[in-house]
This record gives sequence, structure tokens and C-alpha cells, in this order.
Amino acid sequence: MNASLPTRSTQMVSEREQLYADMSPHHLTPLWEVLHALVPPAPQTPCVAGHWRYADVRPFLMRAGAAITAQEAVRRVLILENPALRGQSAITQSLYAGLQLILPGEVAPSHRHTQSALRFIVEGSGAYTAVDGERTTMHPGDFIITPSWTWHDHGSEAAEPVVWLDGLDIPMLRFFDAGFAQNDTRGDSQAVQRAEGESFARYGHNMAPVRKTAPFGATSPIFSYPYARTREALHALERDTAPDAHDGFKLRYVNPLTGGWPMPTLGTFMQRLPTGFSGLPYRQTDGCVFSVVEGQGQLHVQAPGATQETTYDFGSQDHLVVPSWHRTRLSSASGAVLFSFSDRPVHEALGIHQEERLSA
Ligand code: GTQ
Repeated sequence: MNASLPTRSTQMVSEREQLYADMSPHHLTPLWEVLHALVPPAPQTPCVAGHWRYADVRPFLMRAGAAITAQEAVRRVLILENPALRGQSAITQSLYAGLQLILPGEVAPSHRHTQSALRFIVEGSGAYTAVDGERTTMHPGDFIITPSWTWHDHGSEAAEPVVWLDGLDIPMLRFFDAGFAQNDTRGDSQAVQRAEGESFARYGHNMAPVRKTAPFGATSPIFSYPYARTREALHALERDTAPDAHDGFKLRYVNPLTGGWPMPTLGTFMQRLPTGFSGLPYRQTDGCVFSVVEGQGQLHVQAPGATQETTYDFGSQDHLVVPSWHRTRLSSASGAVLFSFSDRPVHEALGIHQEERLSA
């Protein structure tokens, strides 16, 4: 009996190989060969952690400024590519990030697309972005939204270069094959139709119009969440309360009409790491992009299955990415402020968001 088993199994293997070969031209393939990889016991991202020091990136941005105009480039952006996803214009499987430069007097022409964009201002003041006829002036640390399918152009009447982080859901819309885009045939800069600050007056003071419904559907009616306000909130919390053991003082941005996320696909956060902070580790299913606003510190990341963590020493204006389910902890001797964004709203909408707050 036993002696016949190897023969039989060899026979089955060759029968299988023949089956695979015969059905392949019919675009059929066996699940059992890939099942484990398709439904892994825990997320197995192809992404890796990454760190872009501003001192390294800035000279390339300025060279791009000399090499091409904003007008010609349409958007003069250096894409932050995940080191393990080169050529895919993606910082995680679902997120796009880039650094955009506008020089004094330039215009990035008006267009619209179904991809949602956030702008997080990294350097310089006085550039503007216009959304549906309302301009918003940029200052470092401001979080600005371009809702899906709204006309937008960027320009600068500043005396200095202005650089901001673009965060978009480009890979997500590519995954769903749901992207549409149009150039504005009315001209490069849209006509100003509303006073700057109108949206903020209507929606940005813990009040809302009595009857008006959401002007941008699932996206916040506030275009700009100014850093001055965010900073004030974090400072008051630092003065009067104890930090969270994992996050320091961390708040999420909200859509004032719903209390939910300001954007349907991108969740945004700001956190203050107090002086001497050594955070406990955590991991979460949403891969996350950080933009360092102020101060210095360390991001310690450990990939699933790895035995050691990698430490990134970050300073102000640096950018970092932490992929899904990587053990993460933050520390800072002298204090720091970090902006971050992820695809958490999508995870939550689908009921698949997971977070573990680890003890050491
Ligand atoms: O500003 O509209 O970084 O459409 C990538 C695509 C910026 C923009 C990007 C875009 C934009």
C-alpha cells in the first residue's frame, strides 16, 4: 500500500500540471496554488517605509523650477514614489504624494478631475489655490482641499517660492478605473466669483447655514483649515491635558457639516509630540504619509515579520511614509508637530479598518 503512494502522488502532480497547461489558454487558473497569498493571515504590503529629507529634495525642486514653467508642466510636481513601487506614481498602493512648486508670478492652469486632492503647505506664503471661483491664500501648515470634480488653478503673487505637499487618491481611482479629467477652456485662471474667506465664514466657526446643503457633496465645504487654528488647539491641549501614550496630542480634521472626514477618500491628522516624548508602538491597516511641520524627532518602523526596527531621524519639512500594518512609534526630545494623511475613511466605510495599540 505505502509503496504505491509516491507513484500515485507523482501521477496526481503530473495530472495537475497537465490540467494547468491545458486550461491556461482558456484564461483559467487554479485557486489552490495562490489561495494563501490571496487571503493572507495579515496584511502583506509590497510597500516599504521611506523618508524624504527636505534638504535633499528642495534643490531638485528648485532645479525643476528652472527647467520647466508651471504653465508648461501644468503641475510642476516631484512625485514621492514608494521605494518598492518605482514607476507607479504611488507612495502606498492607494495614495499619491508629490511636492508642488509655484514661483512668483506663475499660474498652474485650471482643470478638474474626479481625483480628490489635499494641499499641505510646506514652504512659503502668498500663493493661492482657487476652487470654484474662490481663492485661498496659502501659509505654511495650512491644510487645503480640492474637492472631486471642482475647477482649480494655482498661482502666486508671492515674492518667494511656495512649495506644498499634494496628497491625492490617484492610485485608488486608477484601481477602480473611475478617473475623469478636463482642462478648463475658459482660461488658465478662473474668474474670482467670491470673496476670500466666504466658505470659512459660513462653515469654519462651529456654525453652518440654516438651509444650505453640502456644496461639495461628501467633501467638506471648508477649503482651508489654517495652521494658526490647528496650532492653537494643540497648544491648549498640551497646556491643559496629558498626552496619549501612542500619539502625543493628535486630532483629526473634520467636515463641519457631518463631523466625519473632510474628504471621502483621505483622512487627515495633526499631532504634537511634546518635549521628551517617547510614544508606545501601534500598527494600523491604513498606510500613512507624514509631513513634518515643526521640530525634530524619530519615526521607528518595523515591517511585519522583521526582527528589527528602522529609525528615521526627521526634521521640519521632511516627508515620511509608513506602510500598512508596520509597527510604528514616534519619539522627540525637543518636540515636534506632524501632519499626516491616509486612506482611513475608505477602510472605515468598508468596515475593514484595524488598529492595534501595542504595549512595548
Ligand atoms: O494640483 O491638480 O500633484 O491634478 C497631481 C495631479 C497635483 C493638481 C498633483 C494634479 C494636481
